[in-house]
Amino acid sequence: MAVQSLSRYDAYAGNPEKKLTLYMLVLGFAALLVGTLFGPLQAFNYAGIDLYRVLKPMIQSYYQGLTVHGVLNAIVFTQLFGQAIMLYLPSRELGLRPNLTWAWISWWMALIGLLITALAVLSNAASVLYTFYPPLEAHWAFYVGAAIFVLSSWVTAFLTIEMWTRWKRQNPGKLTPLATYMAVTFWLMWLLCSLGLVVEVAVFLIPWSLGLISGVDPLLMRTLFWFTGHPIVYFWLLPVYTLAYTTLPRLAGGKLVSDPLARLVFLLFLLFSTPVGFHHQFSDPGISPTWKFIHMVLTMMVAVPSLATAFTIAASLENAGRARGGKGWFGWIRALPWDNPTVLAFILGFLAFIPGGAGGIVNASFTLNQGIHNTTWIPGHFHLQVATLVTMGAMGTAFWLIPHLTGKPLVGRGYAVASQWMWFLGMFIMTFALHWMGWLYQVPRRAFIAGSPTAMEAYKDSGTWMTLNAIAGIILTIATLFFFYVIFATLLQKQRDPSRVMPEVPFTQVLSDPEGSGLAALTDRVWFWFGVAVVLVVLAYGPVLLQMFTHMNPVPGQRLW
Ligand code: HEM
Ligand SMILES: [Cu+2]
Repeated sequence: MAVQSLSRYDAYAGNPEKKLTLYMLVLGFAALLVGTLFGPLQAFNYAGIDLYRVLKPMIQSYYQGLTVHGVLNAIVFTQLFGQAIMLYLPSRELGLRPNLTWAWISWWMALIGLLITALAVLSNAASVLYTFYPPLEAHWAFYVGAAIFVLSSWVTAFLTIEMWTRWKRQNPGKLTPLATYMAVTFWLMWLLCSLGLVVEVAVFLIPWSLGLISGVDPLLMRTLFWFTGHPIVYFWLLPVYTLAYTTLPRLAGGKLVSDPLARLVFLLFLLFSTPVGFHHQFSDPGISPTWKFIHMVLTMMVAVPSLATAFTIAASLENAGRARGGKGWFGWIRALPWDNPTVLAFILGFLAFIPGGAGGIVNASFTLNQGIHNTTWIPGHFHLQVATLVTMGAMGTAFWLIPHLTGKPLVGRGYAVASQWMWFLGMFIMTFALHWMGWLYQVPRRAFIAGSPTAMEAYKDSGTWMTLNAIAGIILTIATLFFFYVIFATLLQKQRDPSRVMPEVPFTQVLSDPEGSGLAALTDRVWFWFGVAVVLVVLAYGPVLLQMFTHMNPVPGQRLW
């Protein structure tokens, strides 16, 4: 087909939801770009190199930069990617259109919330990190902007659920299609678990920062925060899992091995993501060890669906490798399409998830946590999860999704492949170093050690690991530049060539399909399972929260920067 000029070719004709999805995605990647630029500076800090002097007066401190990094990468980018994927996939799969007025309202809410928050952070009025623990007190605009931003995701949640119920009415007795099942359980999980954060911000932090109440209780605030703070990592992860289950096998040249098992995985996340937050509070006072123990056990439960995912995805990739002619124990690995940047990104991301998951089990183990809590081990751990698997899954998906949405073919495929290898390598080196610095030398996280001679003296034994951080910082800078070159060159080109882009979402076929599966039918009773999830949360949090709410000890705010 001939290349058509911009004016004559309307990429969104008949598919206005494509434009919305693109806007969500591009806003998310813009956040990732700005947030990620601070990453190498932080890696250099943990190599004893201070580059913050050159950033003044734009950026006042390491901690202001770290707030930008955490908020933009972990909150803004991840949420927008979820909003893009978990509305678009079900919409395509069901052949239905979400309510576009509300969908655009949600985009505007995200943008406005983001701008308000950004203003507070960039003017150094909110250097409180992305966890904003009281009594550290930010400007009210930080909390108000964050609230508007998060509420935008609720709109997307309701839109997806509305689309699904519409489909159910038109298709009585039919099983929910797989990607839609994943999206619906995902959004229900999020509506339930985000309540902690919403209560913390709306009921306490906003009135407090406006001076309407004089203090807040730090323990209660932390407990409400972590009510959302653990499951939020599944909120980041599950869009990538959804893509790994429903598109990756096809892109790799094979089939998903089991549809019913994939449903079970998402059901387990709905049930067990939320009642586990005390594993972030093992070192907190005022929570009994019994409750901490219960949350530890439940945390181990929520590792099960990720283990099941590892096996299912690996088996599906093996299926693909064999379908492509790979033989023997390892031949199937070589036969995979390593030159496809999307498949590459997912494979490398999942590889990083293996040590990432192992570290997570250590973190979750009550007393072992004492050995690594608040050290650089923790950023070491979660950069394998969110900064590697989730981010690489998103980057890899962008390589086909942006062309699919715009009709503009991918530019710089070689750079795309290189960016993924380098991102993986850089993250692997950095997280390795951060783990050992934290574990062996107790180097604290969230610390501007390069700016403190005392700290540099205290941690000088970890010099080898520091060098690795510097090397990783350089590799990751190049990876970032390569990736964003591909994205911008693709978006900004004039050419639209529908013959060179994927016309449809590459939904996979399955080996073991859900028709007639008792398990699939059982998991499809979504509202019943949602009720069970609510009950579990009430049981695991109710008694402790009741006690905290009835024994509040509000303290005044502090601004220490
Ligand atoms: C070029 C890539 C990146 C590099 C070199 C990098 C490096 C770092 C380092 C060294 C820290 C520890 C800072 C400290 O504790 O003082 C950190 C913190 C963090 N990073 Fe990254 N990062 C990168 C990308 C990402 C991405 C893509 C995400 C999420 C999607 C992310 C999320 C976070 C979060 C949530 C924190 C914790 C912030 C806090 O403790 O308040 N990073 N990063
Ligand atoms: Cu957690």
